[in-house]
This record gives sequence, C-alpha cells and structure tokens, in this order.
Amino acid sequence: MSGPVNSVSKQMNVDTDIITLTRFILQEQQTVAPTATGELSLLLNALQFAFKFIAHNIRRAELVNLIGVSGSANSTGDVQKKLDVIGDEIFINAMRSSNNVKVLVSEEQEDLIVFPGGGTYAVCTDPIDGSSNIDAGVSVGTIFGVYKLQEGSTGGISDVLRPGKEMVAAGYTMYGASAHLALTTGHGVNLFTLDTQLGEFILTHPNLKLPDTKNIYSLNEGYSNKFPEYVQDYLKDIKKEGYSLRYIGLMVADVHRTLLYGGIFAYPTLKLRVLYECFPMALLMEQAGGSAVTIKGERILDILPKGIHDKSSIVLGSKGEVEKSLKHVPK
Ligand code: P6P
Repeated sequence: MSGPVNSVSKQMNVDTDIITLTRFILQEQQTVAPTATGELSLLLNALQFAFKFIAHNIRRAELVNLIGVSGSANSTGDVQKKLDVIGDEIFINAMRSSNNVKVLVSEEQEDLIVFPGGGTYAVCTDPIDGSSNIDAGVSVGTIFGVYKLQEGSTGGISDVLRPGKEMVAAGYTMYGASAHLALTTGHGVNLFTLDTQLGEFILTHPNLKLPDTKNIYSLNEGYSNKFPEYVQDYLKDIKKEGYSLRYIGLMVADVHRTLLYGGIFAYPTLKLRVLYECFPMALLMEQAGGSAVTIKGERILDILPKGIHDKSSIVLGSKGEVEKSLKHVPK
C-alpha cells in the first residue's frame, strides 16, 4: 500500500496525512540530498522553532504590552521596538544552540556574530521586519537566508559577502492571524501555515508558482518624485492599463501576496538590505518562476555585497511584469 490511508477519513473531510514542516524537511533531504549529513535539516528545524517562539510572543504582545519602543536603537539607527529586541534575541539563541550555525548577520546587530563550536552554515536575517507596524496590529515578519560556509572557512565575513545565488536556503515567516512560512532550499517554493493547536507548520501550498503576468503593482507611490524618470513613465503606462495598486508597507506581506497572486513589487530607492531582505526574496521569486532585479535590470542574486548592511533597489514578481517594467530602462 504505497499511497496514504485516507479513504474513510476523506469522506469525513478529515485530513489524516498532513505534511508538517519537520516531515517535509526530512523527506526533502531523503529525496533530493540522500547523501547529506542532515545538518541543513537540523538548521531548518532550529529556524522553525525560532519562528514558532516569535509567533507566540507576537500573539501575546498586545496582552503583555510587548508593543511599543524598547528605547534602544539598532545598527542602522532605527528606534527598536520591544519585539525587535525580543525577536533578535530569540533568533540568536536558536541559531547558537543549534550548533549548526557558525556565522549570523542580523539587521539588529552592527557586526556579524561568530558563534563558538563547529557550525557549518551562515545565516542572514531580519528578525522582525516591519516592526513599525507592530503597534497598529499589522503583520510583521522574519526574513532569512542561509549560506554554507566556504570550503576550509572557520567562519567569518567572507562567508556572507557572496552573491545571493550561493544561498542554499531562504524564506520568510509572516506573523498575522496565523503564521505563514515560505521556504526554498533550491528545489521550488513551499508554503506552510502554523497550526497553533498542533504547534506545527503544515504544508498548505506545495510547489508554489507565480503566474507570468498579473495587473497588480506594489510600491510606495508617496516617494514617486524620488524615482528615476523612466520608473515614473512605467507607472504612468501601467495606470493607463488599469493596474491595481496594493501596498502594505511590509516587504514580507507585499512579497507574500505577490507569490500567491502574481504582480510586481518594487522599492526603487535605497532602503531594503541586500543580505537579509533582497537576496532571500529574490531566491524565492526565481524558485517560484518569477524574477528579481535592480531598477537598472541587474539580477539581484548576482550582486556581490561589500558590507553586511548594504542596500539595493529591487523590482520583483511575475516574470512578464518584471520584463515589462525593464522596457523603460534607458539603454
Ligand atoms: P516604506 C518595513 O519597514 C520595510 O523595511 C519593508 O518591510 C517594507 O517593504 C519597507 O520598509 C516599507 O518602506 O518607506 O514604504 O514605509
């Protein structure tokens, strides 16, 4: 009997063969990397614990007054929200205790962290992206990207100042009414939803693919006078075609909608960070059949960062929509 046993339960509309993230990670290791050491699987499980714990604290936030500012500032001078600090500490502790992570880059930390012990991976993260939304009860998210340490490396900055195409895993978790996790390990994109009763992420959208075109555009038009002329021309053209504007102001949420519905998301000026915002989202997009470029049309995943907090412009989404926008780039 090879397939699932569910003939009776199906009639009762009960799924008795759910795929948890833990099961998915192990199955993927057995199928696509049978000779793997299992260290990436252990790292992904440490990541999912961090997401569950952050989700738990965000759900409690309004109850135990974890919203509001912490009074400190992060590496880039942003006023830190209490959940920023808690999310960062949860993430650091989960990565350190996994014993699989050697190097950690966090938006909340000025310098990269090198853990003692023998981890063989480097993780880049924005532990709580969009924290300014927290007080308004709007979704926030965690974004992550994973590099395998370079051959012979004992763990240092050279393990993360590399093109995003060398990442071996990436994704995000969006915390809202429930938590949604998008993950790629280079074999497509899968979406999981946290079942808080079960305490497990459940596979809800296997092998997600974007439609090639969709008339939705997503960017902060409030800054349009700062965009290059050709970007403003592009916006004029798509408005004439009746495109809908959807902009939440949280990269994780705007990218999540783009993954599910298609369309185009852009941040044409320099705000989003290469290592822990642009690279992970670009990897997800390409793995889901979309694309991700700078406003000049350079592939995001080919960028070679010079600093761990480098920024880049970004245009991502349905391949046909990104290509349409690039027709406006001056030759
Ligand atoms: P703006 C959130 O603060 C964030 O870093 C991203 O998640 C989001 O895409 C962007 O900034 C929103 O920026 O300038 O439109 O508020």
